[in-house]
Amino acid sequence: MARTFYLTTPIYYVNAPPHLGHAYTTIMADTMCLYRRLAGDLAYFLTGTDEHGDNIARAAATGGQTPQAYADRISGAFRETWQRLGISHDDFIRTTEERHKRIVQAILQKLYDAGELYFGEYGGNYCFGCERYYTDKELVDGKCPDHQTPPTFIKEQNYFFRMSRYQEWLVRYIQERPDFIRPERYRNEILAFLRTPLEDLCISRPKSRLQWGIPLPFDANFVTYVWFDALINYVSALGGPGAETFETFWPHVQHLIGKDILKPHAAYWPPMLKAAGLPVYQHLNVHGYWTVNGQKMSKSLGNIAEPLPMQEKYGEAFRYFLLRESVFGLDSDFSEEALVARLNADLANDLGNLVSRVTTLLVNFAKGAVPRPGPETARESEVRASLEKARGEVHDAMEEFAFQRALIAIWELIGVLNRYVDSTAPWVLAKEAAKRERLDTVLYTLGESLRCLAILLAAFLPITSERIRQALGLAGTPISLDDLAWGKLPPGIRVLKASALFPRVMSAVETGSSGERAGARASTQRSGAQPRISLEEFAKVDLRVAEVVAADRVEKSKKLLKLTVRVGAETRTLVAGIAEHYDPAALVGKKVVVVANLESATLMGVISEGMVLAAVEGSHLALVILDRDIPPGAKVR
Ligand code: ME8
Repeated sequence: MARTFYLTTPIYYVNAPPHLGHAYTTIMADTMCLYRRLAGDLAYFLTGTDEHGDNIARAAATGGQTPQAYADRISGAFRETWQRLGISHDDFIRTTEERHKRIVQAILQKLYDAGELYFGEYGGNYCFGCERYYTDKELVDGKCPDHQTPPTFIKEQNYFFRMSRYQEWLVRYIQERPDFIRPERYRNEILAFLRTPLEDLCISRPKSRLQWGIPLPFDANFVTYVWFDALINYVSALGGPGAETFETFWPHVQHLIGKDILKPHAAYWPPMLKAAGLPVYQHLNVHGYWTVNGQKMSKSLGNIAEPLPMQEKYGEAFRYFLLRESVFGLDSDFSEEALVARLNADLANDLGNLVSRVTTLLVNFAKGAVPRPGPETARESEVRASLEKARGEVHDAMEEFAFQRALIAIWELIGVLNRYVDSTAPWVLAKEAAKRERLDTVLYTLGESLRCLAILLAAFLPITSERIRQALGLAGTPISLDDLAWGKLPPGIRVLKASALFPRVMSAVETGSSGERAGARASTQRSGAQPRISLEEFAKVDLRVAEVVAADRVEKSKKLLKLTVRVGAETRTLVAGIAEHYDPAALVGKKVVVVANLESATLMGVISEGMVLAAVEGSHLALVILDRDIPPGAKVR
């Protein structure tokens, strides 16, 4: 049944241009909304910019601009970045827009009239960077934990929101709803925070100190505190209570935020909504933080990763990396090298090769038109079952914002399809006229699988998905998850060879060290009689770390062991001629190196999907085993 869905990103401060962290949140929100739309749901996606407050006013002054001109410029940079990243938001709200100010003032007036606000004096430690007061307990060694600067003691008269009266209600609200704040670690964090008294929230700043804000409707001497103003964007963008868009989407609102802004969203926002008589949001989805090369991104370190140059250099691999490399809720590390490794392994190798192999087979052996399939065998049923499995796993993962799990499930399917090509060997079938029908079934199964794969990929890699569909002659047609029903690829449709979707990229390490390698080689005595090969030729061998999870003797064979190994998320069977050298039980848990892209072979009735590396000298044999820990699936080069 179609569902309604409203997803928001934080509105980003305009005191600095967009960086990797902003792109991460926005790309996740985009993927989620694209997926919901594919599922037939009505999904509304909001992003925007947060433009008031001291920080913005100061950044503008430093640049010699008025706050408005400055905000226009940086907000424009966010808008342009999302456009160039192909983000599909429905609205982009700016807190300097009239439509926003109007709703903020209406809510303030309502709270004031209802006695939810009071005027009082407060003296405390104020951090100008954070634009808020800190309690003694929150300070670390007497300093602001974010800015590492001592706060200034200020005493001033302001307006306060009676937030403390909502504490008990809020604790119960969170306790009764296990998935209100997720993942659970952030729910626990907030419940722990709420064990100490929740203080009233100071919601104004005197105009004598700050002019760049929304004036309080009931006192012209004050402007609204920037967080109180900002949170309301989620409501004002829909037009506020009574507006049609608001009535349609507000009951289904979910927020997506980074862990840095958990407190305002989990502790301030629900009481604000409750006091204003508005329903509280459905879910707060909290993600972790990215570091860059192991360090916090900062201007002073000069390590701020910008999304557009990454996108220009690596295309959709950038988006793929952010979604694939992070576990939702946990911190992750970004490096160009890790991105390149993923690009080469997952996109160029696994996905790119599959698409190029399948389309080439269709062009070469079916004259470029999808053939009509003959009867299916168990192998085709296996492919279909794998597709259904991937579909189910993607669905479950997306319920929890587990983008990584969804992609792992899709890549398992890609693995199955690559092995199906290997094991059915269409190029062999093509040699015998009597096998034409079987060949047609295999080719149809491959074409149809690619069509379905493109649908599964559409939310994660929209451009790549469209390119696959283009190769299958299906470009531009609307798609939905319902189209995953098997058999929708019409026989006769024209197929084009898909050029490399993701050309392999040499990593900085590869390119930087190739000269050294060549030098080392030249001065070393060559020990083998093999002709020299280029780096590119070597790169064709996909060597991976694999963990042995089970090892058994192959029946009736003295020499062979059947190994079950884990390579990344995938489990494979390998047959190795090492039974005379190793006790099977002793191999379990060992990390070995395997050739992962070797054509499969059947040995004594067991299909072997790869080869384990071993050194052999006469009757001696030693497996190549890693000398330190690294996860299975890691590339060996
Ligand atoms: O806090 N890793 O705006 P902001 C992951 N205006 N995500 C990151 C990140 C990183 N290193 N750095 C930033 C504000 N983000 C307020 C929000 S909402 C009513 C007001 C992302 O520009 C992440 O989504 O500092 C984080 O929550 C947000 O940017 C903070 O953006």
